[in-house]
Amino acid sequence: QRRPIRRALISVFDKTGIVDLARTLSENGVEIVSTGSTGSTIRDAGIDVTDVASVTGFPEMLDGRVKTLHPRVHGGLLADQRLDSHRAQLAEHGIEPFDLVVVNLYPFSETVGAGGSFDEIIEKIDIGGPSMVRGAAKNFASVAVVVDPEVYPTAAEAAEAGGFTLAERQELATIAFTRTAEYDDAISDWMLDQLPEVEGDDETGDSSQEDDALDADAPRSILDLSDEDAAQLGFTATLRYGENPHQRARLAVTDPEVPGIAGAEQLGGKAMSYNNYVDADAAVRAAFDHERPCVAVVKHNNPCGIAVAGEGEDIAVAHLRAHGTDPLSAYGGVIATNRPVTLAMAQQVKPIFTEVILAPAYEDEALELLRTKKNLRILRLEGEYSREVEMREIWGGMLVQDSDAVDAEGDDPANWTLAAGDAADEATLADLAFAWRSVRAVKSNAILLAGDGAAVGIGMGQVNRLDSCRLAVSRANSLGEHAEGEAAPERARGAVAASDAFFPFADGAQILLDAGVRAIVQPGGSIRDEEVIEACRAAGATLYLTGTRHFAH
Ligand code: 93A
Repeated sequence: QRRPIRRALISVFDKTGIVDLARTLSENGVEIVSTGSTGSTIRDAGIDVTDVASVTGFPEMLDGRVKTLHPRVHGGLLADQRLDSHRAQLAEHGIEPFDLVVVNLYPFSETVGAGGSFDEIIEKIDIGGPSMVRGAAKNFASVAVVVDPEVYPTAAEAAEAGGFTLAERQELATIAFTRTAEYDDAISDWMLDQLPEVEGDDETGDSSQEDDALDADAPRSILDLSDEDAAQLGFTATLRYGENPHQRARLAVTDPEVPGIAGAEQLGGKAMSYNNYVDADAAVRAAFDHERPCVAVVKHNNPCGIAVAGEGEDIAVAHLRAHGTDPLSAYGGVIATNRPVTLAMAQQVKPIFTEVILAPAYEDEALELLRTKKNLRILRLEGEYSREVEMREIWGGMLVQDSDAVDAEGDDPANWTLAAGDAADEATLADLAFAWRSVRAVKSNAILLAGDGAAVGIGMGQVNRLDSCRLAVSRANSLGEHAEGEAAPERARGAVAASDAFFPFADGAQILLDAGVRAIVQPGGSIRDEEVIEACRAAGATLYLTGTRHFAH
């Protein structure tokens, strides 16, 4: 539904293209009202135009500062022509409505850029123009507003087609408000720069930022703010200290709708520390990635144990296995599970020194038992692991990325490509799927060995994949539970392995194969994939390629 254009107000500093537009409007029966030099330009081209002064009954005055600031103009722009009452009031005061406004503003930024004098720049602050633009934009139900010569051809077409649609007018209004916002922004920036120097300032320090730097009392960061002021910015807690005791630290909840770790409910124990939050975050990511009942034990941001139980099995089973991955490192760890903590699991956890335990729920007796450990921080966090973005601070900046999730095509074993060996049987495929889901919680370069739904050896955070493979194997073969004086079980033999990214060479895979790993899953995509495939074939091992990578740094 197009709204006909009967009357247009044209007031442009930049006259480019205006005559062509005015001609089309005029030819389509539109009455044109214009300010001084815009009017002359149009009239000189032989097109009929009404001077705004004859509409307002006032001459343009104060050197042009007041040209269009008048109820006969703004009444015509702001009247909602759908309303009988507005139309009646216009009639009462002899005001005619406008259907189209074409304005471009005094060149403020251009004058600043050209090194204009202070007074010249002040005069280039357009007042009447933005007022018309904003009035028309607010009233887009009745008026179309054009602020950009690039839109003139579209406006001419609209005049020929019988006017603009409501949707078009709304879009034009959005552009208009953006334009006036940017315009005011430029003015406020420039005005700020013009503020007089504060007394006592260094004479060379002429920017306001330098003034701040000279003020020793001025807050430098969120850490310098009072608790109340920080709270205003979403920082809900002042932590005892940061990563180390000499670092101050605060916690902000960024999205109250998604509590996450920052907003998890604490059911017991001491206050959460900075490192507790970091590790709890990593532990939840590890445990909540699994659909099966899962327990992850995290130390220093890495899982040192992770395992799943069968659906319907007590979660204590998963905890026992996760602890068994690396009982040595589990000391002082953070435990997260994606199932309610049962009494059996609480009994297992109790004797192990643990910093934090996190679960979606706790059986009453389990909670009661865990609460007897006064230092154990008990967190409850329901819901799915859902995270939109991840942010990381770097010096002088911030990186933002989509959150990594295990929901890519390559995360579904049904989409894996068998590249070497026999297709895995059901149990082996389940272990490979478990290892693949788990390895992405391990810091890169990550290699995770698994058997019977539990990690048995994790190689984390190495600067080359070869060392991660060596580490995974040596930890698998040295950390398994064993009686004193006896050798540790060789848990790498018969295990499956997952690698978070491709093997750049066959050597890493060879380490795993030599240790007895019988099936490997990895993204593939290296130019030496063939060498890795050949190594697996030669060892009689199975190799799957996922096509998806899960770096975590
Ligand atoms: O000086 S103003 O702020 N006061 C006004 O009432 C006014 N009305 C239109 N500037 C005003 N304008 C601006 O004049 C328009 O935004 C446009 O940039 C310019 C067009 O004037 P002219 O048609 O005389 O060139």
